[in-house]
Amino acid sequence: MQTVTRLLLVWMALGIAHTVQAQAGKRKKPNIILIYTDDLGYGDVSSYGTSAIPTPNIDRLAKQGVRFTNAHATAATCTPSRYSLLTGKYAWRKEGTGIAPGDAKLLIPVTTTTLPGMLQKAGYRTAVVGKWHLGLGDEKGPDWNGKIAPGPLEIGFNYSFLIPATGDRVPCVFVENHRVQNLSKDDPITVSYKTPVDPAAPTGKGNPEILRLHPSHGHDMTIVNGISRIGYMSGGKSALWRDEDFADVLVQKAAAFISEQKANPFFLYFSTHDIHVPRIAHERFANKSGFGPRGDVLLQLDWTVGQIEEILKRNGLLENTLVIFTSDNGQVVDDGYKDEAVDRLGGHRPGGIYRGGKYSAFEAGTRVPFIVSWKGTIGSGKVNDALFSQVDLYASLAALAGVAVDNGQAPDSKNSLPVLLNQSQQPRAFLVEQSLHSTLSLLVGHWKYIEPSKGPRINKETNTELGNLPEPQLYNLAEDPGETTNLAASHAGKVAEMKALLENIRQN
Ligand code: NG6
Ligand code: CA
Repeated sequence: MQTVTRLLLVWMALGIAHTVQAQAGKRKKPNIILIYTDDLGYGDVSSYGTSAIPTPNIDRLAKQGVRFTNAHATAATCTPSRYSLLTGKYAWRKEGTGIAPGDAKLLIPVTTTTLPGMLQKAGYRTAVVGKWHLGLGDEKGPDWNGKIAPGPLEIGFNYSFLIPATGDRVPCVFVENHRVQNLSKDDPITVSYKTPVDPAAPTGKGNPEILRLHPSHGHDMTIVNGISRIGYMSGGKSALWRDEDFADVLVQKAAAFISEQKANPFFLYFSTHDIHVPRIAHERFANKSGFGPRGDVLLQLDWTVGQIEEILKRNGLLENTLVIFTSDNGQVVDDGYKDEAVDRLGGHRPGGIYRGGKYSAFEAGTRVPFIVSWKGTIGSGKVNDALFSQVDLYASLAALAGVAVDNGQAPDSKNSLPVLLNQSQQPRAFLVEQSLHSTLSLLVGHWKYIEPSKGPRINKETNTELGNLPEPQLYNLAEDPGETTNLAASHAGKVAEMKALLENIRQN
């Protein structure tokens, strides 16, 4: 070959390689918004078929994307579900990851490469806005009057705006990055989960006459905004939140973060307070649902989802943003306040056809609404029945962002990106559910095994069937989705097989 021809070929080859690279570089990584709701049941969303309360904005998200019917949070309570979501590791593998008190230390070790930390490696800017409930601060717990660290910023988030624990736990203040928002130096905050910090201050227990919302169980300590909470606090008057403003404040913070992201792809973990207790909707939603405060905050949640869509539209980002909508655990009706939730339920079935609810080993504990939408990329109005776990979001989003997951990182998370994007209906090979008392259940295909447990059968306070029995339980969810008939006695082989598999998963 003549030198000139050879040079020409090399030049052409280089040119092609360059073009491919340029195209890959140009193909922008999608933004990712995870709308993580609180205590939303499978049947609380009208597109899931049983809700008497309309949720048009959430339904539109489903209409534009995919509605999953067999997707699960990893646990039936908040803290462990969130721990697993952000670490890709089942929470029951780590002690101390049950429902966290409001003054807990940060539960995720700072050495962990979390889901947002992993995305940062791919050039994402990351934020958490909303409920945290994974603890803050070092061994001594959070320093509410100083720098609150370590926290989200030390484990992979570039920005954080938090309800530090839950709406029903003190301190009732927002934390923005490392500081309590609007805190005045001359009115420091004191928090205790053991004893009253200001013995002269009224409490829900001692002064019920000044409450505007009464506890039904627990929640009878410090009073903030006319509502008694879990835990005692004093000080921080200028920083106290108004529950009615939660949704507005969180939407505002989300809007600000999204519209600042121009150069980089972003990940927003948008963690709503709705529909957790105390259910105090903004005045414009109060008394609007006809189902009492629980219905009203559901309307507010639906509005919130509509706002996220609006913000994306406004910023021209709808086509380049993957939106995932789901819940941290299943539904609960009376979760500690006399808010008429039970009396005004009417024909609304918050758990759909499933048994149990928040706290429970039965399906309604972890089977939650799960909607994925990405305009122009995922087909619209689809339903995906594959067994899917939120623990897989880590590895799936890593695949989407083109990040390698190292050995030992996110050990329980499997790359299920084709399922997430509805290119496949391949079910997860197995899935583990964790209940309040850490009773584990195993799902394989349509079989569900609940391990024997000494835990109580019923949470009397919330009137939830917990699914605990001293003997093994086995259900065929294809024929009996409501888990009414325990087949363990007649299917000893299946029970032994699933017990052994669960043991194996637990050990590895
Ligand atoms: C329980 C609370 C409940 C709720 C839950 C956490 C009592 C009696 N009950 O201990 O109201 O706050 O913890 O909910 O205090 S979660 O969704 O954050 O897991
Ligand atoms: Ca929850």
